[in-house]
Amino acid sequence: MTPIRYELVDRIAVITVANPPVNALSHAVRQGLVEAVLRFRKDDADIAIILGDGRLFIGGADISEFGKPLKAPSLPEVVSDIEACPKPIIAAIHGTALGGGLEVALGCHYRLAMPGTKLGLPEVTLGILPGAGGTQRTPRLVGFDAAADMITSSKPILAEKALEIGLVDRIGQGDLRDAALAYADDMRGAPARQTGAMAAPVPGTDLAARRTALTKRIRGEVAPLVALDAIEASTRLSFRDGLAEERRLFMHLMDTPQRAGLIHAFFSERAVTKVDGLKGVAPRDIAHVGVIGGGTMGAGIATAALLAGLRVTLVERDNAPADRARATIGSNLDAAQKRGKLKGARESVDKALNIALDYEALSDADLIIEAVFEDMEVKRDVFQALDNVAKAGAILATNTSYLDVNQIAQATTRPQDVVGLHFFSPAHIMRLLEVVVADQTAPDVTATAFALAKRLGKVAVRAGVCDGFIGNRILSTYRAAADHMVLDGASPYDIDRALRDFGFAMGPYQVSDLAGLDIGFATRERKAANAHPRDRRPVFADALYHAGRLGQKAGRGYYDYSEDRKGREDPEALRIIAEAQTSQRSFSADDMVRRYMAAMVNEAAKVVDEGIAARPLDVDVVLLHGYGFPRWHGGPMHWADAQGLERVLQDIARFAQDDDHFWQPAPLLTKLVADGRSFADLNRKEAP
Ligand code: 3H9
Repeated sequence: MTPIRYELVDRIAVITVANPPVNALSHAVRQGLVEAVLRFRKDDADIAIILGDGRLFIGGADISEFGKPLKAPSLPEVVSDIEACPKPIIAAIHGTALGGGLEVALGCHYRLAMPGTKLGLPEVTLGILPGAGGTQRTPRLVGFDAAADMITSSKPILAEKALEIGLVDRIGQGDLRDAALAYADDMRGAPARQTGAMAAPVPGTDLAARRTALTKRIRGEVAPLVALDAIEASTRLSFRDGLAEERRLFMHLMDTPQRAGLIHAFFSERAVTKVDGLKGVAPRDIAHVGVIGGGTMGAGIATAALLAGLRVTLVERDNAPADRARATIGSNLDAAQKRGKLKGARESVDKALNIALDYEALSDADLIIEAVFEDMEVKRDVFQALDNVAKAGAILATNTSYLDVNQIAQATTRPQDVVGLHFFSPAHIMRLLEVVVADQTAPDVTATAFALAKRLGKVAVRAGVCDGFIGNRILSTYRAAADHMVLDGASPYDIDRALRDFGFAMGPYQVSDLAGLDIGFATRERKAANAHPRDRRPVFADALYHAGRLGQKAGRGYYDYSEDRKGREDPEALRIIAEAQTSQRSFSADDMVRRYMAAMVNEAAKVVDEGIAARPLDVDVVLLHGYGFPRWHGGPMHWADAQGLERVLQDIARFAQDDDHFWQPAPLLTKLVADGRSFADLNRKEAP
């Protein structure tokens, strides 16, 4: 079955791309489009329209074909064929036109977009650039600056804005097909206007400043800068030579490890939603969400639910904290409104929030999320109380970040309805949600958690029960590897620098300052009772804590924040740290990164082996969305595969010469190396 339909309606050729789910430009679609254009050239139609079947125009090139041998016709050839057609072709765009999808439209002679359609060139998020003429045609249509904004930011624009800047020619009304046919009727006899024949754009207003700002923003990512080079080529080369230059740069990016990492991230984000045993399980209906606790986390969760159009009841203990919760949610919503994230009228969102002082107010909630103090007894009391008021079938969720969800569930008479929903702070902004599935959690409760995450615009990952689940458990191990280096003589500033150079937005000691050194101290105290005698406590962090250096909120921690929130390196902090150091070894930046990463990968392998994470890719998504892991490395497991697992295992063996208690190789890692396999091989296990 060809994914391209061709029909004639009153001498208008209607070419429909029907390749669900997103009409990606697979080989069959490309082939079909070339054939359709050839047919249109030969038959007696005056004009043609290209439109997409289903909910969108075209989602782009077929990403699953990347990295495989290219099958002709290539997409640039298809777009050039469309553009070269002597009779006019109109793109009738609805829903979304992204990447190669928009490039097909740019090859058409006229463009009609339906209201609210999103048009974008997001290729740089995949480590490539628009490679089917997008870097040459877009600036010819909309000018250098607007094209550079679209391509280097990867952000789509709405049809209305696209009309304003000249990317589309008309906004359609009513039904897509009717609007497209009416436009085609109007345009009969119009010339086949070629974007490629338009005058070359003049260079942007301040290219050097743009390049500097971009370099700063992307921190080590290569595609946006190369894309800027390609757009810049459009200002000095002929259209033909510009296309050749675009192709050269595109092929270069296709071969980079960053492209492989970013595409791994793209598919992993979608694969995490495919959870074993959930196929065909219907989620429960969620319209009314209860939140217990109005601190930063509870208020953030309430905000996220309100932004998704849900009704929210938040319960606090007293008037004063209730007022504070209302104020926090109010300012969260103000900020969301400024960022354009508020759907619908603010008044109705405000009305959807009810703040109460009594659990009774939750009696008709469909899902109740507890975000109270991290203490097992407190949580169990909350769940007992909820068990008494919640309606039958309501889901009872805990936002704990490390406590045993099975024990919490046992405080109720309905453990099948209990699940962990571990949000990350700020909960209305961070995209990760760990769905912690306890022993008795019912499949439809897990399915509901995933459906809710989608509605909240979050990436949900299934996690099993253990201290810290997937993310915090792995974090505590790689953090310990950093702390061991400091104990052995490394400067926390050098470690932060090495990890920023690797691509993290912040180093671990900057993160400590942001979170507060009291948080780390409390965690160490909590874990002290179960600590192994050979565990190494970061006594320098305790010393800073005792010196009142609690981080940003105290004006000083590892860094000094007396001048600004960026913080300065502080000799006084180094003096306190030096007193607690046990040796004065030096570490290279490469060694720092290798130790940090080896600890991360090794613990992650244990987490996968124990079934806490279903697959290595689930770990990758958790680290990418909850812990600032640089996306272009694809996640720690993808990074480890790219290094070669043997090399990671050799690193661990080398580090173990100094500390064979901390550096115990994960059995899964050892086994994969012995079998000559990779983490990616484990990802291929399809969910049934
Ligand atoms: C490009 O165009 C390069 C050219 O410039 C040059 C070439 C020479 N290909 O996201 P969803 C799958 S680069 C293959 O859940 P939504 C996806 O994996 C491309 N598959 O849907 C999932 O599969 P499964 C530039 C794709 O409604 C299913 O479709 N374009 C592609 O939430 C549903 O996806 C982009 O970067 C693809 N292009 O969102 C756009 N896209 O069900 C990438 C999706 O098996 N795509 N799939 O898990 C998107 O941003 C979103 O998918 C879209 C729909 C907004 C379109």
